[in-house]
Amino acid sequence: MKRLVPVCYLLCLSMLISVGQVAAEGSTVHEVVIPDGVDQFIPAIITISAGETVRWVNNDTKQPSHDFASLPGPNPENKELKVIELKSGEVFEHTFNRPGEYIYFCYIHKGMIGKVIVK
Ligand SMILES: [Cu+2]
Repeated sequence: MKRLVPVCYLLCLSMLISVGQVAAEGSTVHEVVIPDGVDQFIPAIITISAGETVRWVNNDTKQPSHDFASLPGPNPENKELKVIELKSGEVFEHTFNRPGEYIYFCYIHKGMIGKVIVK
C-alpha cells in the first residue's frame, strides 16, 4: 500500500503536466507574412492578447533571407526576439506573455518594420 502512494503521485503529476502542454499548444496563432517580392511584414501592425502566438512566414523567394530583430526595450521578449534569420520558406513562432508594444525591423531592408501590440 505504501508503494502505491508515490506511484499515484507520479501518475497525477504526469497527467497535470500533459494537460499543461495541451493548453500551450492550443494558443491562438496570428500570422505575419513576408510576401514574395515585397519587403514588408503583412500586417505591419498586429494586435494580440497576452499568451497568444505570432507566426512569421517568409514567402519571399526573391531574397535569400530577412533577418529581423526587435528594438531594445524593458520586456524580456525584446531580448528573445533578437536577430532572427528567416530564410525563404521558413517559419518562426513566438508566444508573447507580457503586454506591451514590440517594434521589430529587418536589418537588411530599410523601412521593413513591424509592430506587435500585446494587450
Ligand atoms: Cu528584409
